[in-house]
Amino acid sequence: MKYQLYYWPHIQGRGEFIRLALEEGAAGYVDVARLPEGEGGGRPAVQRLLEQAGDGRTPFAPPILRAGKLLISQTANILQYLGPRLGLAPKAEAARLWAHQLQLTLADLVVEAHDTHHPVAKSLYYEEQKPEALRRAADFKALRVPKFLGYFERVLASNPGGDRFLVGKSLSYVDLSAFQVIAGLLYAFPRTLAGLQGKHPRLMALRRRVMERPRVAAYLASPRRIPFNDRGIFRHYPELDEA
Ligand SMILES: N[C@@H](CCC(=O)N[C@@H](CS)C(=O)NCC(=O)O)C(=O)O
Repeated sequence: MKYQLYYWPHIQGRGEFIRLALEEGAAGYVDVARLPEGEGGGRPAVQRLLEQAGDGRTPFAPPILRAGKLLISQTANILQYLGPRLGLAPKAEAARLWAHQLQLTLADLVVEAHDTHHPVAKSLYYEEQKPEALRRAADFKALRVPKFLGYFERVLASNPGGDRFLVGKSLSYVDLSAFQVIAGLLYAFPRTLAGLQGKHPRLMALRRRVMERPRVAAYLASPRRIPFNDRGIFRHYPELDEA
């Protein structure tokens, strides 16, 4: 199976959760929008998919995965599909639901991280909503980041399979996504995270373990990994990270 990923070509964004799973799972895939426009890539490739009704199941937003005849969107939904096929999900139904539940909780955190720089409207520039962003970021740093990170630290500590993974005894797509979220927070809020790292030793160790896995490490060092930037979900605006 050769998968086709459709996601905006210049950011990690939510596409990165899918890329990480495909890379760690050694899946064959094409990151379609990163091909030149002349070869059917670029943003138009994504836009075409969002405009065409296709089989009547047109997705609302990327990331979108084409897998044979299937067209799947919603990040957690795509990962729920890919996980078992790439050896990145537990077998039992209860454990799969738990993995999905954790993934959706990470998705909630991703939305809140995005909303620190766009608390009023996606359609406005950051500069047009800066006072609101400062207020939102202050709350995010003081209350929400500690609450989310504390939760995932507890999940690791209480995992019956051990504290090396969030679910069961082996790596799942949830661990890859947790790595990505922590990497994003470290990029966007380095000062805040510096003050919190010591309280979350298991989570920080998980991040290191994931980034040292051979396939993940090779991916992170490759040009396929788009650097964090000021167009993505995790953005570093120093004023939002100040105390
Ligand atoms: N809940 C969706 C959110 C998808 C989403 O917001 N995609 C962004 C890019 S990361 C987008 O292009 N949204 C367009 C829009 O909301 O109008 C998911 O997890 O995949």
